[in-house]
Amino acid sequence: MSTREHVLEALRDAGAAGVSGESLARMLGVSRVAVGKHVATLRELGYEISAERGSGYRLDAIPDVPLPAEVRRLVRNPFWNRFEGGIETGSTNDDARELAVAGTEEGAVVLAAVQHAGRGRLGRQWESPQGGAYISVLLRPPVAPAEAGSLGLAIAVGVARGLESLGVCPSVKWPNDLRLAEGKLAGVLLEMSAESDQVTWIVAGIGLNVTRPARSAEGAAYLSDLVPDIGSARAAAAALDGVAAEYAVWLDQGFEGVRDAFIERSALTGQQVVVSDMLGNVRAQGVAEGVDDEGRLLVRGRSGVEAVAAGEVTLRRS
Ligand code: BT5
Repeated sequence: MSTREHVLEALRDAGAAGVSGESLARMLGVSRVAVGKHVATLRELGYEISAERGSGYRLDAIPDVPLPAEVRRLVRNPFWNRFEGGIETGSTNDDARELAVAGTEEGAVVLAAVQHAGRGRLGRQWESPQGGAYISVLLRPPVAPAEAGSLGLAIAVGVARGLESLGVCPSVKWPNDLRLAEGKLAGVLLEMSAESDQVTWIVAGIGLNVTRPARSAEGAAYLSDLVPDIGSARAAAAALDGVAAEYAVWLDQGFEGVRDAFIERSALTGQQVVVSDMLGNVRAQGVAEGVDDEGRLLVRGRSGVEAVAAGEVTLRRS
């Protein structure tokens, strides 16, 4: 924990009684000026901290943003061992990549309440205004790059399972979207580095829409439409717990262990779909039937069932 987080913890512990700057300084072994600076930064982050002569500082309100200090307290799975980030950044995937390149062990999490350059797959934009949780996690699975293809599906299932613990049941849309009713609730972006036949690191980015912003993204769904007071830190923590659990299954059993959970939640099964590649060329069309043991989408077309490893799915309206 950073000194700033220690200041926050001490303020939480003090509750309504508050705690003086002098006691904080003594407790943390820093100067009173340093304590004042940390309090100022916490206020900038949205923490309401009153200062009164005599009683000192008092924590009056915590902001509803997925700040590392808030999410860390709510996460239960010990797999997540480091929480970084802050109110805003360019892209949490870039920040997590920096951690990866610096040799950070797996289980690190980067969080942001706003992203200025949030991205989706294939260079698309991920709209990231305040009201969402933008999360990237660092993983180092001991697998070959080709085996990592199904990890995005496992992460999507993990996010879905995590949110189920909050009473929201999203569906998954192959390959790695989460949907609520007809809208996109979350997307997963996997970025990877590998050496010969071994993955070095994977950064999995999760963009999760929590509270509907003034200008909502086209076709987007928001958790708060179903659970008004869900809170973005709580949503992020639930998603992280779900992802850690599903990642453990995937490591242990491969995608086979995740497959049924994916199919149960799949929004596509039985639907008429068109799967296109990144250039827009149609790869397969027909009825989506589920996924195989490698996470490939099975599409029954005129000439039988085809397994598609990558692509964009659109529903064909009959
Ligand atoms: C994804 O891409 O769905 C993956 C999104 C991953 C975002 C996370 S946030 C944390 C981490 N840091 C990053 O910079 N990225 C990751 P894709 O399947 O390509 O979907 C992108 C498309 O979704 C866009 O072209 C829009 O049509 C739509 N979209 C953009 N922002 C959205 C939002 N907030 N909610 C719903 N749909 C959105």
